[in-house]
Amino acid sequence: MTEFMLKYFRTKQKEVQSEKTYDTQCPFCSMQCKMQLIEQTIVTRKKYSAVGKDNPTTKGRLCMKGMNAHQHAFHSERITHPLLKKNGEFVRVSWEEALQYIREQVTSIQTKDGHDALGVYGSASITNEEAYLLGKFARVALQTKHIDYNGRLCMSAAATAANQTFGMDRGLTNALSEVPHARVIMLAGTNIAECQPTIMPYVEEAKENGAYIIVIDPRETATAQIADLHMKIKPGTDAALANGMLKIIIEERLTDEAFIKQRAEGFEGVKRYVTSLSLEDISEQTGVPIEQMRKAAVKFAREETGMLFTARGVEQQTDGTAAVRNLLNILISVGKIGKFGCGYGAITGQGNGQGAREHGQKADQLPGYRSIENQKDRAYIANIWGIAEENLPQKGVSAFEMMKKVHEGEITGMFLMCSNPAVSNPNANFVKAALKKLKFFAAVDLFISETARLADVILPASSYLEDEGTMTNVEGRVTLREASKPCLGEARHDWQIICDIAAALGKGRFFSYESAEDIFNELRKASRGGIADYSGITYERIRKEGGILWPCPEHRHPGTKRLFETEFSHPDKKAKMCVVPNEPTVKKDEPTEDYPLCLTTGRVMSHYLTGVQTRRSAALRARHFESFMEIHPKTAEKYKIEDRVLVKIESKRGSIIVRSKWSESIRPDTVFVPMHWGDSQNVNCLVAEDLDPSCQMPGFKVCSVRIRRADDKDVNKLS
Ligand SMILES: Nc1nc2c(c(=O)[nH]1)N[C@H]1C(S)=C(S)[C@@H](COP(=O)(O)OP(=O)(O)OC[C@H]3O[C@@H](n4cnc5c(=O)[nH]c(N)nc54)[C@H](O)[C@@H]3O)O[C@H]1N2
Ligand SMILES: Nc1nc2c(c(=O)[nH]1)N[C@H]1C(S)=C(S)[C@@H](COP(=O)(O)OP(=O)(O)OC[C@H]3O[C@@H](n4cnc5c(=O)[nH]c(N)nc54)[C@H](O)[C@@H]3O)O[C@H]1N2
Ligand code: SF4
Ligand SMILES: [Mo]
Repeated sequence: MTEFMLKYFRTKQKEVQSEKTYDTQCPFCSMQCKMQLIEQTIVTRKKYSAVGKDNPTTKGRLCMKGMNAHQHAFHSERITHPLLKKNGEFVRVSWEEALQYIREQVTSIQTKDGHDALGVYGSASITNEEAYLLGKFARVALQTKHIDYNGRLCMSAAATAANQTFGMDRGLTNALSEVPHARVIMLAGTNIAECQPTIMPYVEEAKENGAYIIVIDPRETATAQIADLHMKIKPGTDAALANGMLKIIIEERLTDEAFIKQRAEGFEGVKRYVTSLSLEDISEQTGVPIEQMRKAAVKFAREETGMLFTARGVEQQTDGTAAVRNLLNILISVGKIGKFGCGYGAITGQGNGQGAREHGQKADQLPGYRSIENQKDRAYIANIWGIAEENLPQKGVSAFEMMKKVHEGEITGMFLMCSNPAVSNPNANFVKAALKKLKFFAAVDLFISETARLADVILPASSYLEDEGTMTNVEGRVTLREASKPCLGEARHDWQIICDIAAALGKGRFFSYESAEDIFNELRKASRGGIADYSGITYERIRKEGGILWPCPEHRHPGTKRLFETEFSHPDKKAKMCVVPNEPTVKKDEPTEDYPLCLTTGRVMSHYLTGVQTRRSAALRARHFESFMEIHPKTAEKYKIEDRVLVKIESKRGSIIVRSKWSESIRPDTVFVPMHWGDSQNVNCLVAEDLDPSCQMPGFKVCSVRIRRADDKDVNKLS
């Protein structure tokens, strides 16, 4: 170090009058990286930075979003007191006034339109305690059947596929520590390099150990760059590609006959079907050369160990469940599950994408992954909640279907917690119109999001730095995030807000908790004996052990690292294989003469979901301050679209204007737009509302569009 630098650092050190550190956890993706927030006070100014902290899942790693997460948490636009819309303008009100308004509205809707006229829309970015409580709030405080959450748009296809094939859904069947030991890894529709960056070192380590990496993606992503084989698939055709690979595996006699015989059901039907298919047809449909299919299939079957990972590229389709099931057919046919270095992972999306789908926020579900349609499950939970079983509502409808019910007049009031459906739901214009139609709409958020703008009342919540609770990460490991800071202004924790509303509605006796830990202890009881059994997990144990993998049915149980070693979770203990047709049953929004290009949507590293948080982080915003359309130069030339110009993209439902970005990494028949912006850049103004019939997942990854250079008139309309 030079003399000059030493002097500089000494002066800097003197400027720092005090330094405090807070142990926390990133609020964004499912990796839930543990980190330390460093607060330095320099004269009167506070300066923050974040560094990774060691833990079993992320081992001290952190990506740019985690490093900069505090920037939105400390942003001046955080809402710090309740806001009520009066004459079209939000005005500051007290909690008493906000809660009284809510009580009046709820009572009026319940009297005029019935209990089921109120909908609750939850989130997988809240803690397990809050997800559990929101489910209880809908059923006990509001007595409505209508509750669902944003995870429906995220993990529902993978979850349904795993339930159908294995009889149980935990994102990863094996702990991540096994990944470096897999000899072949297939990454289908998952861009981990940008979306779960701190998982990448596991795959990189596997590669260093000699593993063969297969990537299936229409784009050459940062993830595809580490692949030994990249199948640049036409969007929406993964089910057919899996059929092609199955055909090759079966015809080349690479199946694990003993495993299939002992552990699976349905293989003969699959065999009959796939052998009847033509590889030439599949190659034509998927755009993947037969030789690539063969290479992938043979490699995956022959290597001793292998793991399959899927994410939203495969799953966010109107046949997402079927496509995942067909990839699982491959895994089972070669016996690569339930063993060391062999397994499946649906790479979870949101911070609590796993836990929030286990404890009762889903329309058909009760805590512990219990079913609301099962008599025994209903009776068990009713007893924990202290209500009569017959007073527990039946199942409701999925997230987007609730929006349809608003248009149909069946739902007239809504509570929204921690989501931005006006940007994240398909056919966003239809969704915005629904939200505007509501007689009563309450949103709980950190900011006035595109959706909160449409609310009658906004309640201020606490951020990851203020709120304590458990989050279940990508591995199925239950982790504890402790609070670092007090609530901002009059903001309250999501769980407190739920309890306060329940109390205002006269249901306070069912919702009296002193802390998040109190709620967790009730959740443990509610999950006991269920599939997602948390009963052996306590805050104290998590603090000591750094996280516990469920199921964990008793205090001495160490948690479960690997699933399905000797049996699957169906009553007959067998995995269920099934025939998946090349052509989906619900037609995709495929290119037509009028809308000749295929639009697919997704993410970039620096932004998170609808961008409400990351667009408010100076460092992250600087990386991408506006949306863009990735387009192959050949296609761009055909449409006379230069690089970095504004383009109008139109579908049958709407239009948006974003900047072009030439890239040779995308298929020429496909364009890509990220999902992180609202209003005139909201890609969901284009996406169709058709849903996968098995899980009600929208087809976010295939949308037919036409494009042209935006003209002055288009641009003028923006301002
Ligand atoms: N930086 C960042 N990280 C995130 C998030 C974020 O918003 N930003 N969100 C989090 C959440 S909630 C989620 S769900 C995950 C999502 O994580 P991913 O699913 O990995 O992310 P996506 O970009 O939506 O889609 C993954 C890939 O699928 C490809 N794809 C598109 N269509 C198809 C297809 O038909 N078949 C195949 N095989 N691939 C296709 C896309 O080109 C894309 O590279 O990320 C989490 N992490
Ligand atoms: N076209 C297209 N659309 C997609 C996808 C896609 O790939 N393509 N992906 C889908 C997927 S995978 C997902 S997960 C969804 C996500 O969609 P959304 O749930 O709508 O996304 P977020 O941006 O996470 O919205 C979270 C909101 O909650 C607020 N918030 C953050 N933390 C807290 C908190 O602790 N408490 C409260 N009360 N509020 C908080 C934020 O400010 C923000 O307004 O989008 C889906 N939509
Ligand atoms: S966004 Fe995901 S990978 Fe990045 S720091 Fe946060 S939890 Fe870790
Ligand atoms: Mo997601």
